[in-house]
Amino acid sequence: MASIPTDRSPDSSLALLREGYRFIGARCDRHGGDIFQTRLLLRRTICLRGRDAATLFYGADRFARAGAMPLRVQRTLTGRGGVQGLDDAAHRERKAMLMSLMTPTAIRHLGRLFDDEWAARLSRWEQAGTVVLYPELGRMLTRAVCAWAGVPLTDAQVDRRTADLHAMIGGGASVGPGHWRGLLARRRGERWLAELVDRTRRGTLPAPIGSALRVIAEHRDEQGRVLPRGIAAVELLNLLRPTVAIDRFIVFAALALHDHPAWRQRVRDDDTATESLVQEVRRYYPFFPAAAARVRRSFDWRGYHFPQGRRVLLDLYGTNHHPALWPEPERFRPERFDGHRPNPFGLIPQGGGEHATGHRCAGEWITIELMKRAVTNLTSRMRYDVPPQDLAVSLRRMPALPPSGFVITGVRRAA
Ligand code: HEM
Ligand code: MYR
Repeated sequence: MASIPTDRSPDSSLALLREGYRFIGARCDRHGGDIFQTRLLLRRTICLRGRDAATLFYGADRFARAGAMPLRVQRTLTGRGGVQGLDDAAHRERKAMLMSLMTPTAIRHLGRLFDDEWAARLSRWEQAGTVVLYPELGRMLTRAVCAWAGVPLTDAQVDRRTADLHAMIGGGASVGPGHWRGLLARRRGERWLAELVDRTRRGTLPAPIGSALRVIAEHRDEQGRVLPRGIAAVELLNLLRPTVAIDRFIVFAALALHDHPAWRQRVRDDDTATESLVQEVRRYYPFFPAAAARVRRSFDWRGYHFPQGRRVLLDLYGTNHHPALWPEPERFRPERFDGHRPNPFGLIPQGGGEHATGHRCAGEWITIELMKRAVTNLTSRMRYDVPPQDLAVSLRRMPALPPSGFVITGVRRAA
């Protein structure tokens, strides 16, 4: 049995925060493979990257999720008691409820609501001299997803709720104030939605049949029990929060169109080119760094021993940039997706494997749909200028974003 190459520092947590998205990849490169072992957040952790590693990670019940995510991430980003930390029958049952909301009709409905937001804001942007895209998109997505989910939201609440959803997204990997904002935001968000679940159950809030609020509030498990109100709130947040997080991918798409202007023309009225562009944005730009799990029962793989209980991190960013999978991985080339269906274990910005049975992101189709609509809006429905600004995406900041938030000026409606 070979021993897994080991990083000897007593604990690498600070290095992870310092190095960000390249933390796992840089050490794999140093050890000349796709695996190494270290201590992270005080626990021994095996880090993996690449398609074979993703196939292992998402296949054949080798891993469990209960308690796998670092507590600081659970307390801010994911919440506790939600689908991300469930295993086996409990996971399948909860995931099926969430996936029942992801029908093509429901996704189109959310897409139209987002397009409506876009049309409404465009008139305002034409009046404003300068527009910062990131905060605008956050508010637009909050409004669209709340309307879609049956969650009432007044105009006066939009800023607060958007700020809280952003704070949960930003709080998992930050220390100090950024983390505390995330903790507070999650407490406030869960309280807000638990109250709406109560009112839906009492019949005093008429959430539309089929809406996420109604489905989650009324859902019964195989024993016929409704979800505890706090867990129902966590699952609602699992739809609202990541939909708002799509603002980052849209900013990256705007950045890609700015850096590769030939694609502005290519995507106009060409659905295939739009799809390729969106896939390359999801592959190329840094977002969710790594997925976490624990070894269920000891096993051996490729001559390495994985002991029971050991935490394992799968490098999502590093797999999307693996040179064995992607020719010239550091070049932005959407045409690599033309006519190719992405491999379910190769392109894994939102996890790998299957949606229904595994932990692959429940919102991947929503993400792709909203990104495509955003690209169409940016290229076919409006013109704008991009003034000088700081657009350098640091791989050290998790989650990443260009510091300027993407400023545009001179917005006008496309003729
Ligand atoms: C899970 C990324 C958008 C809902 C995940 C996972 C990742 C991810 C990496 C975990 C995979 C794993 O544990 O193996 C992203 C990114 C998004 C995004 C980068 C871009 C904004 C969405 C959207 C929704 C959503 C729009 C819902 C509307 C979920 C849920 C899970 C999940 C419910 C848990 C799935 C499970 O544990 O079975 N996502 N996601 N995500 N995502 Fe997303
Ligand atoms: C979501 O809201 O669920 C999707 C987008 C969140 C991205 C946040 C990325 C930073 C979190 C650090 C996770 C560390 C995993 C070991």
